[in-house]
Amino acid sequence: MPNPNPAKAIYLMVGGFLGAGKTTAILKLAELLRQRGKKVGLISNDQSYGLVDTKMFGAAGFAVEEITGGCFCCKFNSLVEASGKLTARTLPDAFIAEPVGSCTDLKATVDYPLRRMYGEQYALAPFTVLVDPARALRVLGIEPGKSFSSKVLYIYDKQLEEAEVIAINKIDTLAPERLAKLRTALAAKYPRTKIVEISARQGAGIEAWLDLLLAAPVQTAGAMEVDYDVYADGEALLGWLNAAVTVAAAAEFDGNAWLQDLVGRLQAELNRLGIEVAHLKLTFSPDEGNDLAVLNLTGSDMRPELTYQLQEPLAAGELIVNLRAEADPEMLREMVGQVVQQLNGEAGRQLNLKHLEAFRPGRPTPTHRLATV
Ligand SMILES: Nc1nc2c(ncn2[C@@H]2O[C@H](COP(=O)(O)OP(=O)(O)OP(=O)(O)O)[C@@H](O)[C@H]2O)c(=O)[nH]1
Ligand SMILES: [Mg+2]
Repeated sequence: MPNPNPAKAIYLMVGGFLGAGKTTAILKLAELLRQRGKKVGLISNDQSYGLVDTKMFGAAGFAVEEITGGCFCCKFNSLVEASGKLTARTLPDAFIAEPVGSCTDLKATVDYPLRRMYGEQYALAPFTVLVDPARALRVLGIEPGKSFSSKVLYIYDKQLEEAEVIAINKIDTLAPERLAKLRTALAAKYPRTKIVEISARQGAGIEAWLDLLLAAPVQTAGAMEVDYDVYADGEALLGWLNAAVTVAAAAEFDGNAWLQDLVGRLQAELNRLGIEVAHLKLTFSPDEGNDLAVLNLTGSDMRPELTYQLQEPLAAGELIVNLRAEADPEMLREMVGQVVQQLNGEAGRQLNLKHLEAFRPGRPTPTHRLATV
């Protein structure tokens, strides 16, 4: 692997808007690195705890650290600490960090500070921003469909502006003409940025993308302009909800079907209330063993996808709900609370809401902000 300084661990950050496929793509990168004989440490990040992403990273057998309660830029020291913990645990050859999907300005607030202060330990790869093509085609005005309000779209645009590599993900879902249209529009809008095309789900393009990240020189001067008032307003328009629910039944039942029924009810409510979903993700896992179901919805009018299925029926388990949508968090709280209540008692299943929180992310206040290394 062409790591310019083999003494240093490679540090990769893979950003992109909520639901773009960061977790899926990071797992593919990590698997590829593992195949190449490298040890990998993963870092997940969210505004709150009880994270589906951490569960997914751990389930794939990677060492993982989770940073909660704020994004990397505002929790820079926690990021450094997490990297240190992973080093102590497994001495990774490569770190891959997933920033929060509503976060931007990561070059100036995370990448440059890491290079300046920890450049001896880590070799930072170019910063990739992933794009969900269906979402991007709408945001760029190429296709009609529901989208977000302008301050949320400001964040979306800033994320792409600072990318050194834009990875158009989910190409398995796209006819060649739509992909060409999107690629042309992105190249016109961000002419200096490298664009790659991948399917994180199927693995297409992952190897070429990784090789590009390991070989490409990085831009290390200049921070983009960011209006932190608009950025903060945009983030605050997004409601976040995390819930954990225990489920116990007298007899075993089909957890996959149950989860699909649950997401159907949530989606119907979201559409009735006119709420645009950025990403709704659910996991359902039995109390015993490693079995896991994961269900995703990346837009209110999209189709929910059961991306991992439980292999066996179960009688007791835990449901985790992570919902990010453009909505008043209290509305989300009420909606999820009601659906859980509806399901409680059905077919002898007892649901117990262990944890429920809903909030708007606070104003981003980066620990550091540098214009250059
Ligand atoms: N068809 C297809 N689906 C994909 C691909 N990559 C990711 N997805 C799906 O997109 C959804 C969101 O993927 P995640 O990896 O959780 O996205 P994320 O960017 O980490 O989401 P957040 O952490 O919530 O911001 C899931 O249903 C994935 O299975 C892909 O290449 N093709
Ligand atoms: Mg994720």
